[in-house]
Amino acid sequence: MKDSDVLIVVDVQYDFLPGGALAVPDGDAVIGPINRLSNVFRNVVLTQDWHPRGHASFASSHPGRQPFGMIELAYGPQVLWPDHCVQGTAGAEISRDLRVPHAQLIIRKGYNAGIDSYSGFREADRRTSTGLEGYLRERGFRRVFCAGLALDFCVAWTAIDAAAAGFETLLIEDASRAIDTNGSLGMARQELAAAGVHMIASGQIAP
Ligand code: VGL
Ligand code: ZN
Repeated sequence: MKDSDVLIVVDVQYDFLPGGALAVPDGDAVIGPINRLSNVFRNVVLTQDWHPRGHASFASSHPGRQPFGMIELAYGPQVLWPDHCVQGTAGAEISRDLRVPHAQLIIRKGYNAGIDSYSGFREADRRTSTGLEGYLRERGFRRVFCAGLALDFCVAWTAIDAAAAGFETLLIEDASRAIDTNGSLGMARQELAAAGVHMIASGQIAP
């Protein structure tokens, strides 16, 4: 891959893997393809979902509410989740089976108690920046490849924001898996297409 290409590996953390608090169906299937891709990309960035206890996206923070329901927060509708990726817990750790020792940056997101952040670029209020766009620009990257968990939430929103920031953006489908709750995968596919994100397979990526 070119020096101007970067792979963003989204949220491959124990809480999103089998046995985790918010396990993505077949989530561990992303690890093999990502490890193969990791050898091909010189530039890799990781994201890490990183919530404080009592985070506004947790159903447990809203008495009487259940995971996978919806709530209205100050910035708009929010899906409620089981407690997951709590800062400093084992479930928040990035999988040790992921072989990306040369990853250059880990961007943490979702650390503001009242704001969720599916995207590695911008929080759910759509205003608070994580700094990732400036980092990628300063590094001179032009093409962003996205993979990881979950395709219909954090991978999709990271890819959509990468495209909106002006990067040519590709989502590697076989290196991603979806949660698919309440039609979220179909909705994400529409929004990805509207944003101009290219859906590709890892086999299309030549070393
Ligand atoms: C994610 C739901 C809540 C994800 C993170 O990584 O896709 N999904 N927090
Ligand atoms: Zn989260």
